[in-house]
Amino acid sequence: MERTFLMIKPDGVQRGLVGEVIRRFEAKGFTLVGLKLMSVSKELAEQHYDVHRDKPFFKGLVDFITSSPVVAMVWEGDGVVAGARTVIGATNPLTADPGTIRGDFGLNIGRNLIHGSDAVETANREINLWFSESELVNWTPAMKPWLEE
Ligand code: YYY
Ligand code: MG
Repeated sequence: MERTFLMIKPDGVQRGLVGEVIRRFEAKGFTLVGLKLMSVSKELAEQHYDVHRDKPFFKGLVDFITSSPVVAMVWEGDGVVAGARTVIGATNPLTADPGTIRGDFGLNIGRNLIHGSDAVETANREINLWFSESELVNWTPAMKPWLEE
């Protein structure tokens, strides 16, 4: 079963949007299989955003992610990697579609509320980086037959 890594960034936690964000993925029909509130070390933030190491926004991004707690999550479902990116919306909240998390709640590209893995391979890498196997729960929601044909 496909899984993705999602992280509510410090702005989402500080603004009291944790419940709202989780509600949207639950309502969509994805399955929560891992969840933790945590402070992020500089090392973890740098590894997570390694692909952006040479970008001008890298240092600010690492400073931001380590500035206040985040909510790290793993969600499961058919097509969840791309599906979660659709729920999240475009990187820049100013141009993200209304109805998406970033489109509904954000203003600024550097405060765009939530991270979502961009591909299945990236998701597997990020899940392994943020979670140990024992922190992930295998379970089947009772509503599952009502979500799939
Ligand atoms: O995957 P996504 O989060 O939508 O965007 P990325 O292009 O991977 O960039 C990661 C992260 O970096 C983005 O969520 C905000 C920040 N960022 C920025 O602060 N300024 C930019 N010009 C581009 C990205
Ligand atoms: Mg990205």
